[in-house]
Amino acid sequence: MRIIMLVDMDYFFVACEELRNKEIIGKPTVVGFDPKQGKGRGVVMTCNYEARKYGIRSGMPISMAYRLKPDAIYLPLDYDWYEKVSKDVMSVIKEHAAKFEQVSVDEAFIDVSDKVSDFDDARIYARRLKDNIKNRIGLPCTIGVSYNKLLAKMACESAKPDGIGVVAESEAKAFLENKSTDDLYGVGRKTKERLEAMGFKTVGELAKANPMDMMENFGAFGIELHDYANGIDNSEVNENYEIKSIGREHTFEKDTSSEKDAIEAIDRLSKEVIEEVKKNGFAFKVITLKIRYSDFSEHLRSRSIRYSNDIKDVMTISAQLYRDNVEKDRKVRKIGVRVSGFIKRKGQKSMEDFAR
Ligand code: DCP
Ligand code: CA
Ligand code: CA
Repeated sequence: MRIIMLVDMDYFFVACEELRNKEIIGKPTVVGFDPKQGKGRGVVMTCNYEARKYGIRSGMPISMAYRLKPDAIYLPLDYDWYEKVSKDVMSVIKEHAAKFEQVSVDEAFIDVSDKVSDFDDARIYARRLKDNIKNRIGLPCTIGVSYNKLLAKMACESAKPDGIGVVAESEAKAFLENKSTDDLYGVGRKTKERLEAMGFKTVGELAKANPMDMMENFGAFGIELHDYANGIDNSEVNENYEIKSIGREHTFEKDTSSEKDAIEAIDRLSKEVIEEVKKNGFAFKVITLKIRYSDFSEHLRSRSIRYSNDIKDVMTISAQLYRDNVEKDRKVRKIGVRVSGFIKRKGQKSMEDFAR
């Protein structure tokens, strides 16, 4: 029998802030962009559970958060700090299993099949891991435990915050029965709506769908969905965490049609992106520029080059993509620079030679 755990840190960015500023503990706190008395732009990256009591959520416009709780504590983002904490957390988690897969900055799967004999045992093991993270790093997390990745993730979501959720094989059906379809991995708002139109509101209903109907409507993904609804997920904990792209975005204080503003933003974003690229020892071959206009419509333009890790390539090509594609009579709300198509050279510090 497989036993998989998903460790997800609680309210991660704010928890990282708490580590270096005890004053904010227990007070409603938001990490994101400056709310500027309710006129600020950009979104809430995350908030602690005290702030969630007021209805504040990740992804919400910061101005709306401000309306809900003007006297919450608002802190700017510090990715470097969160990444440092993340690294420390991941190294603790890694010690607890041979098979480890980081899935995001604050989340990792481990396969502990060879460490524990059953789910009672697994619960004790999860408790020990949770205590180790708390004692050594100082942060709370939630751990989901089950026989596959899908259910480990869902068990974790259900046990949040500061919990341990266990779903054994015998419990899976009852656990899934009344969940909403968008609690399943890969189901967003659109898929949820399509499923609802087909008459499936709950996972329990979806589990009884005719696989052929699912296939007809969603292709191979439909079969996968039907499997998920029945608690089936055979995917392995994959040891290689792969970063697929690195990007940064900037929302302007005021929507702008000035080329100078845009190029300034591109230069700054390029610098941040390259720092991250070099930290990982990557070279990239695709550069993508995102332009979001004031009506929120979004345009992506990409160009491929020979492998590079040179900031000049990111700056000049992003600027070029901007000049070639921007609609001059429209105002720009946000600009994003992203690189992808990575290769990694192990143990090689400088990629300069390699890029030629
Ligand atoms: N994050 C982000 N962009 C998003 C969502 C989240 O940059 N669209 C960041 C902020 C979070 C961190 O990633 O702190 C982890 O995201 P989670 O979804 O795991 O949320 P939290 O850890 O903040 O809260 P929870 O306790 O619900 O896990
Ligand atoms: Ca989290
Ligand atoms: Ca997470």
